[in-house]
Amino acid sequence: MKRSTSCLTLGAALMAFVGGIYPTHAAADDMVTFATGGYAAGLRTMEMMHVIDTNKDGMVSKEEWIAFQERVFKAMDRDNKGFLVEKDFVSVDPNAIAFATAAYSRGLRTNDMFKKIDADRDGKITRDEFVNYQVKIFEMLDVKKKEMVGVADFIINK
Ligand SMILES: [Ca+2]
Ligand SMILES: [Ca+2]
Repeated sequence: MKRSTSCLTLGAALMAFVGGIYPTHAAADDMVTFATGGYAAGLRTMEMMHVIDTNKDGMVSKEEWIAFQERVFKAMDRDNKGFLVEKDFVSVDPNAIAFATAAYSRGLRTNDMFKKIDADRDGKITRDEFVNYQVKIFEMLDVKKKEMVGVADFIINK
């Protein structure tokens, strides 16, 4: 009796341990839920990594990530209102963010993504809401928590 109890405990501890050392799959699934499958797929490509990696060191730093997202927001906020409404967000001219890939642009400019990014649900995405949301995406990519994402974590492995 005593023996089987300790076996169970060991089994549970082992499962917790295994769960703890393989966070990558959980993080990838989290991003699909936190964002959308379309956004994750549009983002996690070599082409997009090259766009965001402005100093071309093969890594996306948090600074590069935020600079890219600010560039996207600025490009979408064409009349400099400081916020985006849903209609503008989904129907913005794709040429405005032609520095990103068409797949990224398509993945981002959806009603689903608008609702996810509009954290306070007031029907407007402010620059802060946009950047804060994207910082959370970066944190999901940054599985090693080094404020730096390499190819292995940025690109989706299929
Ligand atoms: Ca870089
Ligand atoms: Ca809002």
